[in-house]
Amino acid sequence: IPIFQFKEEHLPGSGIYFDVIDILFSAHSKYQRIEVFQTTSYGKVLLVDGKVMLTERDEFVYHEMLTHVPLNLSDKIKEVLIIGGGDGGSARECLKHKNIKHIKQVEIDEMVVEVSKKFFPSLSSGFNDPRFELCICDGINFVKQTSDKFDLVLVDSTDPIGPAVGLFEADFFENIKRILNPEGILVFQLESPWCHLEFISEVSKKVKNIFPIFKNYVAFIPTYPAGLWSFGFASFTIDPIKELPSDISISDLKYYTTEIHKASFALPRFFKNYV
Ligand code: AG3
Repeated sequence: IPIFQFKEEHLPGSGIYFDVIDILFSAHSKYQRIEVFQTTSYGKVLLVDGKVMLTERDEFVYHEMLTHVPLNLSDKIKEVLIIGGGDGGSARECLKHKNIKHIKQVEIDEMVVEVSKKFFPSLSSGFNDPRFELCICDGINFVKQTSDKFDLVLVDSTDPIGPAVGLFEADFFENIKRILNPEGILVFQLESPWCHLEFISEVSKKVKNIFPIFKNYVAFIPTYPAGLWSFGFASFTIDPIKELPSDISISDLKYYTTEIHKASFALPRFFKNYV
């Protein structure tokens, strides 16, 4: 029997709801409010500041599309940097690629990592992999200060509020450009074209000024605002819709195919005309 309905507003006066049968965790970290609810239809849901970060039932769409789109474009990706993504879902997907030697994850909020280890073992499994390294620190400072170089940088952030605002700013993208190898790729989550079109357009313009190649791509994620979600892809040389291997050798995928990869760069007219 549900104890209450959790609602997240997506546009003024409309949104999504979940019947909650148990509150598994609820606390304030140094940065944000973290909650885990057991729901009737989407399994466990992780909330940050009252916004759905992931659900057990549909997290595979987001995590596969953030990671396998860039990873399937090159077998030379060995060093990966993940900024945010404290739940571990992105790292789990990266670890499926055998050519990856090392993943450095920079997450500002230790509580997200602890909560994922406790409540989302299917996401946090990669934390024990010898190729995985975690740093609890601020991603914005990290990219400013590090002299390490990466083949792929993934920004797996929350919405642009609180500590995540700087993850959508030009300075941050400039620093990522500096720490990427010449064949490097940057992919970041970029909100909902249905709900945040203006914001997406602003950020896309910034990144286009910094990287020679920039493309937006989309995926259907039922529990994110309006269900239509976008990602930003930036690189120096790599074209994201170049000829791909006819299919990916990794077997445990539920969303990504090379056809989906190509199709995800086809944008609806209302979006395409704006970015
Ligand atoms: N990061 C993007 C979630 C944004 C959802 N926004 C919202 N519900 N208003 C997800 C992190 C998963 N690793």
